[in-house]
Amino acid sequence: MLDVRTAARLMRDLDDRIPGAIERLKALYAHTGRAFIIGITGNPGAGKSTVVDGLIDFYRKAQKRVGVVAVDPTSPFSGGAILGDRIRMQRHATDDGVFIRSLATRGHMGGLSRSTADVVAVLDAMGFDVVLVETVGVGQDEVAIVSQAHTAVVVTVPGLGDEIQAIKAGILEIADVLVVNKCDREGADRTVRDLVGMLELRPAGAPDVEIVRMVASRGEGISELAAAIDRHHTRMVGSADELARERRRVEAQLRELLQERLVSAAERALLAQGGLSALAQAVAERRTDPYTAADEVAAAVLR
Ligand SMILES: Nc1nc2c(ncn2[C@@H]2O[C@H](COP(=O)(O)OP(=O)(O)OP(=O)(O)O)[C@@H](O)[C@H]2O)c(=O)[nH]1
Ligand SMILES: [Mg+2]
Repeated sequence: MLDVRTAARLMRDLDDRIPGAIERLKALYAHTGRAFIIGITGNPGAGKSTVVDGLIDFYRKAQKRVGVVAVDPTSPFSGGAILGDRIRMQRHATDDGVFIRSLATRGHMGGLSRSTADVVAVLDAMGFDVVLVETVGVGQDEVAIVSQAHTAVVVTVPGLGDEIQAIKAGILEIADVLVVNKCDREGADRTVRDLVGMLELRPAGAPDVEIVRMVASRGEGISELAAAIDRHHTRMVGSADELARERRRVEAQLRELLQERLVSAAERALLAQGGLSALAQAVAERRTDPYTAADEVAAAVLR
């Protein structure tokens, strides 16, 4: 098992794209696949970090070791909550059964899901039983990350106006468990009703999605949420759905890695042919056409 110091260094090296870090990650891969990965997404400020904090507590009391990845905690909506997240989860900082890692979107353009997958793999290899991944459900990347978890939890709150509009399209579809947080506010019943209505619109045979009411800031509903997560996980284990989901997860990862490699191979091939602007110049002067030019670069990549 990977010790904390080595793991922390590996995560940093992966972040900095240090050569050799990927080699170490490759060696770890055989030791992954044991952690239970729970994705938490939802509206900015919905209380995701507060829910995560409550779940850390719950799983620690059940003697489980918990890893946390907070992706892009500096949402523009709540104005730089990295510090807030740290403080909120601070009470777990001295617990060596908990490891919290923040990943900012900045500097990870397009590679966010890869960076997240890398960190999750390291936490998995470190032997954490549960890995919680928090993302703000605003971008496609973030939604994709959570849809790759074993169980995806979507957090929403009452009083967003038109509730149905407030949940971005695509987010509801990935929910295995729905949380209506801040039930100490007005309108919780209506939100729950709206969600039930939306779930009923799904085609017959769609999987069960439980709705859990919470006041996360008071710890209310945490054990109910953990039970709903556990029921979903139990239904999934060993099922055809579980295999399909794992395949989709690996497919997405492979596609991203292939794209990365092909793009850099194409850039190298272009450079060898004098660069993109030289090629463009040749096309502009009608010395060649764009199709032939692209084919020649592609042929060089394949050689
Ligand atoms: N009234 C009420 N406030 C809550 C509840 N849960 C969380 N909050 C508060 O809502 C605010 C946002 O909570 P966070 O947990 O940071 O929300 P988040 O979804 O992680 O926020 P971002 O990561 O910035 O999108 C904080 O001030 C919390 O104290 C709740 O059940 N009721
Ligand atoms: Mg947060």
